[in-house]
Amino acid sequence: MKKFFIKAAVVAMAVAGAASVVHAADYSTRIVRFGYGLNEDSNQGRAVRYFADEVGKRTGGKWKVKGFGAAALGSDPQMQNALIGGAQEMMVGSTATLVGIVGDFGVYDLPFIFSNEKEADAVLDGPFGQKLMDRLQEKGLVGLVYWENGFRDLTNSKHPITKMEDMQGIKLRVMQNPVYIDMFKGFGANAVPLAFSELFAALETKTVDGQENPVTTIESSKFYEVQKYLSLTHHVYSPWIVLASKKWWDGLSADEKKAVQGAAIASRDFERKDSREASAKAIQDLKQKGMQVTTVSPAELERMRKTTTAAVDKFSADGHAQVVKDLQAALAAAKK
Ligand code: TK8
Repeated sequence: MKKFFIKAAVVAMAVAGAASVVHAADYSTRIVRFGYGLNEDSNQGRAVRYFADEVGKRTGGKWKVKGFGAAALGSDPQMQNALIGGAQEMMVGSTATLVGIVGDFGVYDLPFIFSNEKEADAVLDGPFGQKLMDRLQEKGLVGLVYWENGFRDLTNSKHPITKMEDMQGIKLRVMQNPVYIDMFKGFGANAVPLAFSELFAALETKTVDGQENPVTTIESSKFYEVQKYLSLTHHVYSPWIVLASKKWWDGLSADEKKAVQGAAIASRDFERKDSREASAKAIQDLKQKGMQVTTVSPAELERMRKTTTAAVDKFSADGHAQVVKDLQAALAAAKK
C-alpha cells in the first residue's frame, strides 16, 4: 500500500514537471492598433516602437503592435472613446485629456505641484498613481503605466514672456481640461481649449498666438517653425498614460496580459530615460532653429504660483478635494 502511494506520487511529480516544461505559453496571433498624437519622430513615437518590439519578443512573435502616430487614429479624446467602444486596442496620451472620463485626473495638472522628475516618478508609480489608474476600469479603460510628457513651457508668436502680465491678450491654446483653462485665465491669457491634433494648423494660421508643451514636443512637432518665443515656465509636470481597451483586455489570456504588462513597464523605463535625454538637448536645438528663449525668474514663478491658488481651490471645490489631499500626502511621502 505504502509502495503504491510512493509510486503514485512519483508519477504525479513527473507529470507536473513535464507539464511545466512543455507548457506552451498561451498567445494568439493578434494585431494591436496603438495610436498616439505626436509625430513618429518624437519621444512618444520612439517609445511606442520600443513597446511594440518588447511585445513581439514576449509573445514569441505572435503579436504585432502597429503604431499610428500624428493622431492618425484621432485626437486623445477620440481615441479614448474608440478604446472604450472596442474599436481600437491601445493608445498613449496625456492624462489631462482623461478628465471627461474620470475628473480626478485633473489633479496632475495642478500648477507647480511637482518640483522634479524624481517626485513625479515616486507618486505616479506608487499607490496614488495606481489607484487613480485603476478607476478607469469601470469606464472601460485599462491604465498600464505612466510615461513622461514632461514639464510644460510656453511659446508664442507675439513677444517674449518674462512675467505674467505679458500673457495679456495672448490667445493661448490649452488642453481640453478646466484646470488649464482656469490657470491661464488667471494669468491673464485668452485660453482656448483645442485638441493637440489641430494645434500646428491653428498656430500656423494664427488662429491662436501660443501654446504650452514640454520642449521635447515643441521640437518634435516643429512648433519652432511658427513660434518665435519660448519661456521656460515649467508650470505643470504632465504625464502620459498608456491605455488599453477594457473590452479587448478582458479577452486576453493570462500569459498575454503578463506579456503586455511586462512590455509596458520596460517601455516606461526606456521612455523616461529617452525623454530626459532629449529634453536636455532640446533648448539648444530650439535656439539653433531660431527661437528666442527666456528664462523666467524664480520670484516671477512664485508670483505665478500664488496666482494659481484660485484654480487649485476651484478644482478642489468642484468635488476633487479628496484626490488633492491624497496627492499632497503622496508627495510629502516622496519628498522624505
Ligand atoms: C499628444 C498630446 C500632447 C499634450 C497636449 O497627443 O495636448 O498638449 O501635451 O502630448 O497629449
